[in-house]
Amino acid sequence: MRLALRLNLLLIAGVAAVAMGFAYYQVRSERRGLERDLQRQALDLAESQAKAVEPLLAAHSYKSLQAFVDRSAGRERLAGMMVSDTAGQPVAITSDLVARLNGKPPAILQVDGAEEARGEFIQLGGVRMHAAIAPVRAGETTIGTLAVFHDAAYIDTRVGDAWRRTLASVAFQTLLIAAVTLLTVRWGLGKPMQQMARWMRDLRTSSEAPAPELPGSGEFESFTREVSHLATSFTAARAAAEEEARLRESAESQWTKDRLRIFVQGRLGDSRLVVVSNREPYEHFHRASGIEWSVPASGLVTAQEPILRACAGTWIAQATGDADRETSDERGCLRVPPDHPQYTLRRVWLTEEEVKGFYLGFANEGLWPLCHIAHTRPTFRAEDWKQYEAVNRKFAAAVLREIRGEQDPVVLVQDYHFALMPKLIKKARPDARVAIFWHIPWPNPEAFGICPWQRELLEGLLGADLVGFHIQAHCNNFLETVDRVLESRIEWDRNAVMRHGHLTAVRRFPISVAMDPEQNGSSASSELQYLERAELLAKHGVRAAFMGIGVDRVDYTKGILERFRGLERFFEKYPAYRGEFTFVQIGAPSRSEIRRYHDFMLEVEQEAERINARFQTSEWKPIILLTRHHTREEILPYYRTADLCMVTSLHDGMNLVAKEYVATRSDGHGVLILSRFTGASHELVDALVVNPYDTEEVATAIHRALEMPPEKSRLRMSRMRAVVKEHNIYRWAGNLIAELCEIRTSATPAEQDAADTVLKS
Ligand code: GDG
Repeated sequence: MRLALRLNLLLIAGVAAVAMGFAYYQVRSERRGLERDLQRQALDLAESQAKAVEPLLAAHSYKSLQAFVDRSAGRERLAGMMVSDTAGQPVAITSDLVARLNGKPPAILQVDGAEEARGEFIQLGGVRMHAAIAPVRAGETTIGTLAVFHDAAYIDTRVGDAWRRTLASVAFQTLLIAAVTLLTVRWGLGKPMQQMARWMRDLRTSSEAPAPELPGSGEFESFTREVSHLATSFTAARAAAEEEARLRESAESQWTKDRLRIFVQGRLGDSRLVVVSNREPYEHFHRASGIEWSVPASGLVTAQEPILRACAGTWIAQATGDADRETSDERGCLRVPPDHPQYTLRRVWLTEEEVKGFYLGFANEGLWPLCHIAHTRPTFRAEDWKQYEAVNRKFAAAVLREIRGEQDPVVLVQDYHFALMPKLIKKARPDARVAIFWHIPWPNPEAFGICPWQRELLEGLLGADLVGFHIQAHCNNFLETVDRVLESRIEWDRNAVMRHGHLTAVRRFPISVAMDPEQNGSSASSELQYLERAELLAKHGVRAAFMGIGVDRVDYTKGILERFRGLERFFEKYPAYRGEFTFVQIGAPSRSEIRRYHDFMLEVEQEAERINARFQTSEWKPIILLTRHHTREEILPYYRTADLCMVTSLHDGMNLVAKEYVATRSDGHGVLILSRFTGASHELVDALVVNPYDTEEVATAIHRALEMPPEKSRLRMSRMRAVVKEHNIYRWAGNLIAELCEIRTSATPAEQDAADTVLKS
């Protein structure tokens, strides 16, 4: 039976039952009220008439009595009167009553010596009557009775009318309720249900299925929310399946977020993915308006975030925001991204001393300059090394806690902050598959050799099953360094190190960006772009037809000063571009507690000021330097509209800014100027590759970029986009995890023997 019909029948039955009960009660009350009124009137009448007949009865004037009772006939509802003597014999009676009494007076008329008037309802000659009896008294003596009879049939008539009225009103109410229910069900429930059903059908049958306007509040709120979530997931799943099918059909090998997720699920099975890095992906800060979160400026974060989003898992990192504690649970955990949770971030707190020695000291004053050939001398302090060891142990303990009870967990350790961690984890959990990715360059053995703890660092790294670098040259440098420093067997043919029965594979995994649809720029027309660019510049009080962009942490390895000198030379050589071209440098402050970084920021600011002072006019300047942290959303319009992007690192593992710029240019415009000392220059060969130390070459590259015919720049951009699209971050993660899962977690006996032989010889 249909819902509306069932609901109606139930409601009608319910309403009818309640209305009938109520009506019964009302009718009964009415009957009682009428009977009470009649009884009262009859008794009053009987008593008064008894007093009136007393002298007549006492005088035995029966004729007068008969005349008296006859006069009563015709009064409203009065059926008659009867006067009886003390023996109960009628001495006067209304003629109509004689036939009704039919010789059998009812029991109430029996003389019982009662002194009070009394009354009751009786059946007389088939008619319902009320009889009221009053004693007729002469002084103290009862000399007879007087009975008054009223016709009570009108009470039944009135009660019948009341029943009819009530039944009519019940019928009307029932009809009304049924109609209201039908309308409510149809419009309030049926319509949204039908809309949802239609929407579900459209989702199932066509690719275009816009959401209908559904009730967003009240009883429907949670239902609407769940259905909307379901529809979104369904659309995303279908899009992914279609993309997969498309890729399979066209035999393309492109990696997507969904492909990575499915791949990782397949490879890891029930094993957990744990990523550990120093930098956390989301920091919470106290601001005037309350607690806010931000994404730090970090290539590592840019690269790892899409992987964690795709595969869930846990990211362990240092807590660096001043509101981090308030936003995590007692274990330091929270779900992130904060606006759309997809994976777990587990924060580890360090003391000031630990940060100073481990992070600022050994990692950033020691290892960072050691690995980058940028002519800043590394500083090694024994105290810093102690903290570096201690913090590595602290994070390793956090990882071990996280993977406790997990079978064959997979741990991806990130970067130069945690060189000792692979060994610490593998010692406690030989079944864990551990990889470490070194995001910065690895120098040649001579350069690395100046580190007093090079041996410990290498031993720590070789605890891993897999060590990854961006480019082959870094892998080679690493293998050569191991060869020089440690007793081990280097397997050059398969890029691996065998030591104490443990095999460490050394592989090249060029890191990248996501290039998801949401990272794509618009394909707005060139006029619109021109306007957007002009607006961006106008915000900084500048008018110019062309714009260049640079986005960096303010770090001495990024070649920012060299870039500015290249710009200065460009304006010297090509004065026509003065007033026409402006370069915007976004410089996120970084590691400012370190003196070298603090001084470097000042140098960058002074250099920009100096060059600006040389060329600027009232409406224009060559360099806009923005030295504050920007959100990704703030950076995007610059990437999207800049005529050129400059990456002039003196030495860089990869450099993701170059790839971000390319990924954003879905319009096909823009030219990338790229330092040959970046890992990215090995892949993005269609950039204008420069030596940042060569000021003349940089200036020429800027000129070439601005003068490049559109068809040429488009061709270059489309080739670079094809590279980034294919070699995206999902491929990077997929390759790394595939490689890690293929590695045996312990050496075969043959390998062990071979290694021992080498070591003995
Ligand atoms: C290391 C290696 C390797 C910059 N300013 C802001 C901001 N950024 C973002 C950029 C980009 C990232 O920071 C910097 O990327 P890099 O690749 O230049 O990275 P490093 O931090 O030096 O990272 C590097 C990388 O690891 C990955 O392996 O490529 O060679 O040195 O994504 O957009 N981001 C935000 N605000 C800023 O103000 N949100």
